[in-house]
Amino acid sequence: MRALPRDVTISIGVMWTMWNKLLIKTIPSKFVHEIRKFSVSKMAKSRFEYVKSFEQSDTLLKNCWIVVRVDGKGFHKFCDVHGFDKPNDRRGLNLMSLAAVNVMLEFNEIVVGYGQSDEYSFVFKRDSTVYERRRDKLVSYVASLFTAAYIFNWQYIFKDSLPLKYPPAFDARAVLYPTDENLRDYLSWRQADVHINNLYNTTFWNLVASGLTNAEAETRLRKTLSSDKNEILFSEFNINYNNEPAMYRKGTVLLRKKVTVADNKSLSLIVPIFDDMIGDKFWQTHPELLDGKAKSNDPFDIGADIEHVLVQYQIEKHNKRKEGMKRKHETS
Ligand SMILES: Nc1nc2c(ncn2[C@@H]2O[C@H](COP(=O)(O)OP(=O)(O)OP(=O)(O)O)[C@@H](O)[C@H]2O)c(=O)[nH]1
Ligand SMILES: [Mg+2]
Repeated sequence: MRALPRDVTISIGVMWTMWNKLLIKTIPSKFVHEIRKFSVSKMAKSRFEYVKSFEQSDTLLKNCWIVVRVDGKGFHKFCDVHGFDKPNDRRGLNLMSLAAVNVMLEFNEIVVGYGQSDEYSFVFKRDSTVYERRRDKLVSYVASLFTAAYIFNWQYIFKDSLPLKYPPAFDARAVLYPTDENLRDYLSWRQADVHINNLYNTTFWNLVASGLTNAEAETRLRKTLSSDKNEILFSEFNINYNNEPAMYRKGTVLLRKKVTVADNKSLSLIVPIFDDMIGDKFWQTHPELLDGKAKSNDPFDIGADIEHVLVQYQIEKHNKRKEGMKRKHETS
């Protein structure tokens, strides 16, 4: 395309500035932005514009549960480099959950979060219209927000005791589940995975701590059943596996609940729960998960977990926001 003569270009520039000034003076500001966007899109058309038509959009099927799962990239190395406790580092796992809370605070349509090891699953309700159910938008935003929140909250969890040595990354995928049973089976699958891995890892690292090499511990555990590992833990290390922390055995379930905090005030919080999701009891205790209409106004008894770092983080955030609003009110 041939370039326009210089004086024509200048005139267009002057007209554009005048048009903008006129817009600002005569039109309510909330419309100015939209009109500008429209004018710019009209003016900015170029011969290259056609490449946009190559973009493809994948819309997630309606009426299905959407599960977005993030997973740490190369976390075997990441945990080693940062000297995380083996097989479970409480602070590392809490940081994962704190990043997940940040994601759930952003997306109200997530009904359950479930995390274990270096992964977190987020269940979006069936009728969610988030980003018009566009797969790319949803998956990339959840992954980038989770990663950013993981890094942003690193110091909140580790204080100054452990510097972050390099940036972690998380991949993400979205999977659709058409029935409640499929969704329950998905969560049961992830929870069964924790059980299998954690029982193995707990036994493995106790054997290593007792003097076996990694290879010897691996050989010792080859072809053993769950009952054999329980027996090794009990008879050789005096460990009753069922008394290991529930967070390690069950993973962390995040649910939205009304919780009574100090001064009998009730707050809507995202609370960590370390229960079994495989049996029916969990789904009977929290009927609102599968049936959005079954919401209860009764406060949830969070017990000692009121002190949990995730809960305290949200209470602190709430109090800071309230203080900020109070100050603003006083100065206005
Ligand atoms: N020490 C320690 N390691 C952990 C902890 N949580 C997760 N990990 C490590 O993270 C790994 C997660 O498994 P994967 O996701 O299969 O392994 P990965 O190295 O992240 O590999 P990709 O996901 O394929 O990139 C585990 O095998 C552990 O090595 C923890 O609390 N403590
Ligand atoms: Mg991983």
